[in-house]
Amino acid sequence: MFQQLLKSSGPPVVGTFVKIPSLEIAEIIGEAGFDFVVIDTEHALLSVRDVYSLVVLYSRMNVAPLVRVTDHGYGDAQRYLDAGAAGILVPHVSGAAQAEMTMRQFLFPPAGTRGMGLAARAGLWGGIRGGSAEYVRAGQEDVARIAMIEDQGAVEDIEAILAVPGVDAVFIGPGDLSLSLGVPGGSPAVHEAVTRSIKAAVRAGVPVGTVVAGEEQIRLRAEQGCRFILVGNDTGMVSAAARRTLARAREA
Ligand code: 3PY
Ligand code: MG
Repeated sequence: MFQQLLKSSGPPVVGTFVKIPSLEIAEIIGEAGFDFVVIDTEHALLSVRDVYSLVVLYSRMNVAPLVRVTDHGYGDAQRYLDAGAAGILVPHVSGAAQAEMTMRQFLFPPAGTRGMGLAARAGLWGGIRGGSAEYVRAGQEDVARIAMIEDQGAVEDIEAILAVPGVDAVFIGPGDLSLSLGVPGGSPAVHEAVTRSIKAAVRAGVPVGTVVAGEEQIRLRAEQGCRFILVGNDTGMVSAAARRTLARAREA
């Protein structure tokens, strides 16, 4: 689902972070028309069951559900893939060796070590047309394994990370990059590091995305070659709407 979106031509696809475990908010975000979402377990208190409900709902609304996992481990990520997530974002992939070790877990043998879960949702509860061959094909080809580049060392090593099998796309995280570069919140150095990473990915033919604030940045990152762009998150949208509504009431 997301892999197909990355291969489509035209402007970058647009998504947002999902942090609230609410079916109502999920339906509002889906109805708004986002192309994809990143269900965020790294920076939100979502349970495995919350993620499962959100994956089902978003995929039924044709909004590709990616899940950002908490670490480089197999356990929960495997469960999200078996729940039918369109892809996973792995935070803080700091170098090529780590990228290889991490992504191998999410590829089926012989390329990697992912386990067979045909009886799970990704295998349509054992009833997937085409059987285990189709379950494996979809897990290899349709799922996007996305490495997050958000440390200075990763930017320096990006060409090697981009060459790792199983790194289907990269996502550049300006927030953590700003911390890693010692300038919390951003600076020309952060902007430069993001630009360098995007250009390296475009040269390598690996789809790249990032998160932006404001329309100017969307245009710039799209022109530089980003295929997927994240804007905001559900908590921020609710919070901004609440503050705006109250401010207007107080002004009236
Ligand atoms: C970052 O900017 O560090 C991210 O993880 C994306 O929000
Ligand atoms: Mg980050």
